[in-house]
Amino acid sequence: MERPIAEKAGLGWIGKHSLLLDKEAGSWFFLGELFIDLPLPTDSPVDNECGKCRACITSCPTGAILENGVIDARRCISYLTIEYKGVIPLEFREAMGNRIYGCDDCQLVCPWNRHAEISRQQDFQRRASFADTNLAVLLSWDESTFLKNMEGSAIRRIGHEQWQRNIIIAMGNAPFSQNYIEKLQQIQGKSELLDSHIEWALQKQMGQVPMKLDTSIHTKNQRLIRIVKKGLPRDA
Ligand code: B12
Ligand code: SF4
Ligand code: SF4
Repeated sequence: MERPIAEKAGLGWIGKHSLLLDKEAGSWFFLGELFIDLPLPTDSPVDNECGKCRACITSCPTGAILENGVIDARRCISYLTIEYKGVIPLEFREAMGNRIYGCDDCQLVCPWNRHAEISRQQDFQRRASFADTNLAVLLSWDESTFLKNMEGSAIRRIGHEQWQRNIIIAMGNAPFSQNYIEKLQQIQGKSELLDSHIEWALQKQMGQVPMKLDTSIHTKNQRLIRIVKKGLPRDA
């Protein structure tokens, strides 16, 4: 609703990625509105400046941008990581990479965002809890730490389980890490939703075990690698 209103109000045009764009500000802004009954002068809409560019369409990792600025939300990583509560379909997991909350790829590639100014709003700057961290540390936050660290942030609304689900997928997509494997195993058995993603992430991690490390890996892990390679359930 907000984009067509903003477009009619002359704030920019709706780009092929479906977001509102302005020549100076690019698309790095949110939309908000005031409902008032003052007789203000009306502005004219601006021209659509996308031209022949299709960068957002061709760069979307999951092919979620259809023609005419329509997004297939079921394919969009923003929807999958933020709004979708269930098991992430297998076909999107690799494409999600290490995005654990939302996605901005279609905006990152947009030429109109090249010169857009970075927000000076303090609340949009990186929080201390995200400085010098890694996926293993983020996964190890218990629910109260997650809620405390994300106070006042939109991330808080996805809840702890969904937060962990998204991090688990990112760990599956990460380069081989013995530390990640151990952290993933430590949280197995706590939730059905998480377990189904942990199985997948472990398979992805084990699939890239460097041969020279094989001997130093704990026996439990070696057993798991054998089981996963044979495609058997873990306790078979
Ligand atoms: C649902 C939603 C999503 C969904 C679907 C997005 C989509 N593009 O379809 C998902 C979860 C995927 C999503 C993702 C993101 N979103 Co979002 N999202 C929304 C939300 C809440 C509702 C949009 C919607 O679907 N409405 C329902 C449909 C039926 O309405 P519609 O799309 O506007 O289409 C109807 C109207 O246009 C109407 N219509 C036609 N002409 C006119 C004229 C007038 C005057 C009116 C009133 C209506 C009207 O007819 C259409 C068909 O019914 C809006 C906020 C809002 N309230 O509008 C933010 C919003 C679009 N999102 C926003 C953002 C920032 C994002 C992300 C970048 C977040 C992120 N970093 O991950 C991504 C970007 C993904 C992308 N490329 O779109 C911003 C965009 C800011 C901008 N510069 O344009 C918005 C505006 C939120 C905000 N308040 O700032 N989002
Ligand atoms: S937010 Fe990401 S997944 Fe969604 S349409 Fe843009 S590039 Fe594609
Ligand atoms: S990337 Fe290109 S096609 Fe997509 S919104 Fe930006 S200018 Fe338009």
